[in-house]
Amino acid sequence: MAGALHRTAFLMRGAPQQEEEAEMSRRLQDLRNIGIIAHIDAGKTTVTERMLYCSGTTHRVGMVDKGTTETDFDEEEQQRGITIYSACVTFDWQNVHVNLIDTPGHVDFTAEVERCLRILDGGVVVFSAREGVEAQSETVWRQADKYKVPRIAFINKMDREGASFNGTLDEMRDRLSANPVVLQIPVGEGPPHVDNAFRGVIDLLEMKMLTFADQGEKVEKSEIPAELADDAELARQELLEELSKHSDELIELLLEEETSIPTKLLRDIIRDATLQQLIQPILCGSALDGIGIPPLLDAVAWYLPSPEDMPPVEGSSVRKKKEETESRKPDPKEPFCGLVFKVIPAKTADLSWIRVYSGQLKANTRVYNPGKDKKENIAQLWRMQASRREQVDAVETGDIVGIIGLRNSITGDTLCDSKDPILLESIEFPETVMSMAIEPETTAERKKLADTLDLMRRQDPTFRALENEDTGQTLISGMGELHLEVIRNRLLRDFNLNVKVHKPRVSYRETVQNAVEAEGSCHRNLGGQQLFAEMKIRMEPHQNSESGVMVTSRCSPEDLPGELLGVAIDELRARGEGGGILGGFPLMGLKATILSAKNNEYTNEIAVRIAAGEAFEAGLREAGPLLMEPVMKLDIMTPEEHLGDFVGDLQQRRAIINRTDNRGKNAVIEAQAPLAELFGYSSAMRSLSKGLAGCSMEPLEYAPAPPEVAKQFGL
Ligand SMILES: Nc1nc2c(ncn2[C@@H]2O[C@H](COP(=O)(O)OP(=O)(O)OP(=O)(O)O)[C@@H](O)[C@H]2O)c(=O)[nH]1
Ligand SMILES: [Mg+2]
Repeated sequence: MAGALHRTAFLMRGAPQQEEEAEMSRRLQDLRNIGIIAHIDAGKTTVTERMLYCSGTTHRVGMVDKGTTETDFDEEEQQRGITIYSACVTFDWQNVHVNLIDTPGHVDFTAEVERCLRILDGGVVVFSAREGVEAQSETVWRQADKYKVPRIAFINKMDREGASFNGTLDEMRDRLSANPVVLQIPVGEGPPHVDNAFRGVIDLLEMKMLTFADQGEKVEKSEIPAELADDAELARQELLEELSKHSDELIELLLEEETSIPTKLLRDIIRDATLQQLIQPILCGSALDGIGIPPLLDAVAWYLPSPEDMPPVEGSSVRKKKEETESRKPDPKEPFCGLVFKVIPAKTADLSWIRVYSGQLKANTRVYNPGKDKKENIAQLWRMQASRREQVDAVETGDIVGIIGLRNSITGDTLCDSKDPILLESIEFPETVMSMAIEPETTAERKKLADTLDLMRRQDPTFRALENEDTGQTLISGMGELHLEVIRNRLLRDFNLNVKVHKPRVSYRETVQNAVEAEGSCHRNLGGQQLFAEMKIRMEPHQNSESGVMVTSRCSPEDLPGELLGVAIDELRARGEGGGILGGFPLMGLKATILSAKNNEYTNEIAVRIAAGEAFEAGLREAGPLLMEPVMKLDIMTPEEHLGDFVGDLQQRRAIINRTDNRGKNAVIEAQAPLAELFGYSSAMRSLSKGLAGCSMEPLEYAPAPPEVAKQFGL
């Protein structure tokens, strides 16, 4: 922090250019933007808390179970003992400055992981040594693959009964197709009362045993105990063998017997291979007992990328005749660009989090949002430390910073220098699957509710609210039961709204089956004013437009001049965001193309809207409307003797069983089933297994609902 302020002062003094450039480059090389990702309860927040403590940033160790950690500062998180919102903390470790985001593991909050991985450079994946690779470990691993995030893994909870270091590694290879490279082996496994309890780690690079004192802050190095010498030697040989695949220099050294291998060389090879995502270095420990954290911090500094190691960001050109790819190097001298990845809304002024990819950003300046074609004010810049913040004058390439002053930008929007615009790829969020109706108890409450929903929409891209004017109800959709419960609590408790909240139910969708051409027209006399417009559109299914409707135009400017074409597109989009014609459910997977239009001197905005709306409705009707239901992916772990009961029960729930397997004394079932059949599944599962089974559920896809489901809606 002090370093950052000092740097600003240094730059303002007008230091000689070379010195300034060297300083900038050093600063970039010494920066790490990383995220902690894992299945729920693996220990992400506990690891983060220990990192803050070991780096001297905090002076006491907070506990998840007491609601006293830095990053789980929200009341709901503290009460539930889980993370709901991603939180950013910063600290220094050796000469490296780390921006770290602790993410939630619960599947309902997967959007938080998605947005963080989109803007982070590296990841620490935490596994529980007892549970191994769990359903969400797989999901976050795939998300990290998608964004090409180099990562290291920390096998946590080595102190738990049933912890298995090698078992977790095998599962990483099998289920994640990972290439784990072991840098440490555990000394013992399991809790203090077992014979060979977990008590430290052996560092295979320095060939030393490490134990930890002073709540994990102090590392004590000692010789490897004789009984572990063979295991350690074998593990080191395996490590060298793997690393030699990535370095000819190492192969040569290994061939010259007698030569000792410099640790620095090994670290360089590990770093290169990690950055290329060929390997994932593996460390282990127990975050709760403060074992293994300083070496994990070393690994973050040594093996994860700095912003300078990242390839230039790519985006599309703006305001050019032909769309071209533009790129920006991670360099403070490049034109500024950044991506808004999170918004913390407030009634007074939202705080928007942004990752700066290139250039510099100063307070009290204006930048450009190319997606919205709007100028934005950078009124204030803030560096974040969990719930606290510190104001700064300027930030640079690589920084993650909060902005106050944006009016039009939302999550996924690009901000850039208006002289050199670039539009970066936005962030994709999953479809919501569950909804609940709410209605204000009084009309006075209606406006307050609308404002609150608007605020919550800005915060959470997986939150949807659709008002139904006929019923006076608003349908709120979210990612699952827990997500809706959190939303409900926010409305009633945090915002103190007087609204009636109905039970959650499945969030159906509507789409169309066929491609059709449809027409709409407006030949009217409205209050003495003559109106005219005609429009022909094509309506068709479209795989890539998950939510709403994708709207394009092939209409010539003579048919519909620019401004009126904009109105038509806007009307079709608005219709797409409204409900379908079967049950008023949100539309998905649709594309509408304006093919042609007619206009004359009586054509105006109202006439165009009426014609476009009519064409849209006709298109929906004629293209074969289809009801879609959400299907969930299930990962169930149950004692083997209950496998048959579970399979039988699943079959009654219209499930497809994709795989059954054994894990120790447990059976694992991977299946998919419609969400409509899964309400109350947790209690059914408890009674089938006497409370011994566990299950994780996540949205898989929307699929056509069978006739018996459609019938419930009179279809
Ligand atoms: N025995 C043991 N318990 C641990 C360890 N690390 C975390 N825990 C406990 O495991 C539980 C979950 O820890 P968290 O740190 O909240 O896990 P998380 O991954 O942040 O969970 P979510 O954010 O909800 O996904 C808490 O009760 C912790 O005290 C560990 O190394 N050993
Ligand atoms: Mg957490």
